[in-house]
Amino acid sequence: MTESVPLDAGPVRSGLVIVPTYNERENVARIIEMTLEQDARLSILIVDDGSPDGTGAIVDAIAATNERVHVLHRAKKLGLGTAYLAGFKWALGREFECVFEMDADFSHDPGHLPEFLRAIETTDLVLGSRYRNGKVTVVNWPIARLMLSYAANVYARSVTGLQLYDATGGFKCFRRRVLETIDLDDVRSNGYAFQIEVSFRAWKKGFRIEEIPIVFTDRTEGESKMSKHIVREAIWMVWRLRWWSLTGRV
Ligand SMILES: Nc1nc2c(ncn2[C@@H]2O[C@H](COP(=O)(O)OP(=O)(O)OP(=O)(O)O)[C@@H](O)[C@H]2O)c(=O)[nH]1
Ligand SMILES: [Mg+2]
Repeated sequence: MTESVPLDAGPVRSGLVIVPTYNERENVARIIEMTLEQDARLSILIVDDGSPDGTGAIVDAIAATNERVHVLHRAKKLGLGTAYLAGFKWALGREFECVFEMDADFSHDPGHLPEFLRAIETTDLVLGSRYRNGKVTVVNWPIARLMLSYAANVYARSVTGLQLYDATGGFKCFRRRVLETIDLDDVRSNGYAFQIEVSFRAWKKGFRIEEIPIVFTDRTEGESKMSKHIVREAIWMVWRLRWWSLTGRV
């Protein structure tokens, strides 16, 4: 059985959009600007892993003149999952009522942020879904990548039991309480599996999850950080989640 937790409801007063970056020089200034113009309640935290292309310095310059812009510098490329975990802890040390995950490369359109802010009023975790209601809202992906992503979701659903259209997506909004409740120090995965693991843990704690449709567009600037290792991690991780669930660890 899942344990029940008290629920928050109603509009949030403040939100933090966490954006991990590694070599996103062409995107970072514009993603910050477009994020902040969506809603006055939003601030942004860039978690940069010492990008060799100077992304971190660009953000420092913006942060120096805008108090809604924050930056966490890490020494080297340590992976998406640990970047988000560092960002979550940073957010929990402050007063944000909700926390977003969003990519820097415009695959996640900041124009969807107001829809997330509305949806979070009546739920605990909002997921941006590319595959809701039998529709595929992905623009410009090669067919092979789309099939891999879609199959990964069918696979993750059947192994973990987590009934989501899109469990591997990384455009999300958490009520603060979700991040306070799940055991962040116990999260293991770092790539696509990170997205599944965090949603799985939230579901197991009894939180409400809602998927809203988003249009996902392939990056036009900068380079991909997707690797075979990240795919392999996801294949194994879903079985581990199932095991943890059976043994009562999550
Ligand atoms: N801080 C940090 N950010 C990362 C790391 N790996 C990826 N990112 C960022 O995480 C986001 C998602 O990574 P992407 O490279 O776009 O991954 P993807 O969307 O699967 O691949 P693309 O199809 O190329 O877009 C981007 O904002 C990256 O800059 C990392 O190791 N550390
Ligand atoms: Mg991307």
